[in-house]
Amino acid sequence: MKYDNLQLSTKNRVAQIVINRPTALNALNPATLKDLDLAFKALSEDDNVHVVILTGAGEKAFVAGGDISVMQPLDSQTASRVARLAQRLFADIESFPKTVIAAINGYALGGGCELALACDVRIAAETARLGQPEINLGIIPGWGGTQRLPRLVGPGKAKQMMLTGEMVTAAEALQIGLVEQVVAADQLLESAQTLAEKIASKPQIAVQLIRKAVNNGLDMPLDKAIEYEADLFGLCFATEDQKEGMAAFLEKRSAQWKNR
Ligand code: DAK
Repeated sequence: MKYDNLQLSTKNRVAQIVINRPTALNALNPATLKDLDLAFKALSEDDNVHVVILTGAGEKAFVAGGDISVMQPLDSQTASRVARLAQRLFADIESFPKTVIAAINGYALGGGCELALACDVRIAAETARLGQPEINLGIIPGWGGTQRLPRLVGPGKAKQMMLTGEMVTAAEALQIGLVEQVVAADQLLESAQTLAEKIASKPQIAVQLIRKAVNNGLDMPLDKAIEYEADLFGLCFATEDQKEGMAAFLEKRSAQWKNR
């Protein structure tokens, strides 16, 4: 399938989606959001793909936000409706049946930062800059930022970022837990691919259960979340991979995962 605003490729069970509107710093317009929606739907059904890397075209930007020229004329009702559409896409990415890694190659601002927040893991180039500058446009983050950012970096730091609109460097983002790894810009995609292949080589049912336990458990009281963990833990014992993983350990050999 051809996309107007994305490039999609696959290597070693890892798909790479490149958001490709470099002249607008990869800002998300409705057509790009639609392409992303279609690409994730297609990848969810592709059994050869276990992990997805999301990045931006060019060296300057991951995604510089929602497209401001599209947003500017919206009335209140349309803005809420469009916000919900993108929120649904970002929620689909968060609960996607495969791991999603953001490879942040430059500016990740506004909706771009929110897109990265919906991913499982964020790797940034040293040159990346992240922020929620919506306050400077007279709006608030509308694609999950007010909720996912405080869950990741804590409410104080999140409010500081959103109230000032100031960007943080990749090094600061690492320090506050907004990204998990920082690498040289020319190593970004290679590092993301290495991490992706490592995750792709693990038993995928357990991978998905870990993602579920963390994502869903964070919204529960601790006692309920611990019960939920026990249920998911029990599910692992219905898989061939649990039998194989433990047999392989006891027989001192490498496990051969079947993802069953
Ligand atoms: N939208 C549209 N075009 C953008 C853009 C954006 N977010 N960011 C950059 N561009 C365009 C610029 O207009 C410019 O286009 P030309 O003038 O060349 O035609 C080109 O990309 C290059 O940008 P600059 O010339 O500005 O490049 P600089 O290196 O000087 O500056 C910058 C880079 C990233 C610091 C600067 O471009 C910048 O501040 N960009 C805007 C950052 C920002 O405020 N992002 C948006 C946050 S708001 C919605 C709900 C929520 C949202 C959307 C919709 N609905 C309910 C509909 C999300 C909101 C946001 O994300």
